[in-house]
Amino acid sequence: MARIHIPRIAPSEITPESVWRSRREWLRQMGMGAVALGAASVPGLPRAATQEKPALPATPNPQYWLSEKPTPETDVTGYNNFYEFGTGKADPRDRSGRFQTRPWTVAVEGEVAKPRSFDIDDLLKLAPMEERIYRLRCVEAWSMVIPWTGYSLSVLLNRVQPTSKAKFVEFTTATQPESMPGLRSRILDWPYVEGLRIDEAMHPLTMLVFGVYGKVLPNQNGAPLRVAIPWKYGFKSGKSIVRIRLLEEAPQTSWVKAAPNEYGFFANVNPEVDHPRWSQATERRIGTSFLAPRVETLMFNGYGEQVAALYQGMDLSRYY
Ligand SMILES: Nc1nc2c(c(=O)[nH]1)N[C@H]1C(S)=C(S)[C@@H](COP(=O)(O)O)O[C@H]1N2
Ligand SMILES: [Mo]
Repeated sequence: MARIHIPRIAPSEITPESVWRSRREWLRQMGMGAVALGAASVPGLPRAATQEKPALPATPNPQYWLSEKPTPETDVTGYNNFYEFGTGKADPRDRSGRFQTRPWTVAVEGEVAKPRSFDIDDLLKLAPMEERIYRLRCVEAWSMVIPWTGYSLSVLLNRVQPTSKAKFVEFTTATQPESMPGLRSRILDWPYVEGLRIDEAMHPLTMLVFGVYGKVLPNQNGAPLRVAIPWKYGFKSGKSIVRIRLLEEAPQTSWVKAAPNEYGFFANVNPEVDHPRWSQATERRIGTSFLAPRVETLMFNGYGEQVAALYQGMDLSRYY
């Protein structure tokens, strides 16, 4: 079922990656990157949209790779959900230019032996940076294929030594009223809070993300750090995280609070369990032609081989 290529990776399967990367390098060398097409030469274009982020070097991890072609970078950074900046898909790109990502600390606390605060620049050095290509399936039935840069969240959690009472992990994300116009809307109860069961959080697929497309995360994608949990609907992957709390009880999460009949705590991608207002059986791949056929949604977003065991014996239509 999974179309993920595990260790025995053939050089030919890496080709798509080298193709898009070399094209990017080529564009950069030719001076045709976003910097060359910057705000000065395109009057009226918002600053954030054209800002080229610094490179974030990483080693490709063949264990977490897809042969599918990544979604074009302009879509990955231009078609986003980040309601703190507005509900339009271009709002996060167009309205996040004033968001402050330094100084930035992440408090890791709760049911841990060694609670502490991490500076973002220390988190960048905590483990070797890996590049992984993950599918992202939004609950709104669109999807992308994204090359993220980061490392497994378990690296960070192990540093603080979870106690035996740590059964859940809560992620609290930033609120900057001066730079987040969306906070004025009551669509969610801010801050945006998400959560995982501890075994989900410790799973090696669960990634702490600092970059995308080989560069530091742009604000609209959750700078300076977010999580990526590829077998769950996108809303589980909180952006711009400021606190990680280990808990004995399940945390109250923003979308479950807003509409518990529509959004569950687990939110595992499941083509057989529809959202009350639409089917989850298929998805639209962003960045492909509108004439392109819809893609069939895969159980656990195609990551079943790695994660199905976490849910053995659970009724997934009840625990949606
Ligand atoms: N803080 C915060 N995190 C968030 C959201 C949000 O509105 N606020 N949206 C979520 C949703 S619904 C999705 S699909 C993904 C989108 O991530 P991307 O824009 O980087 O593709 O981010 C998730 N993380
Ligand atoms: Mo989403």
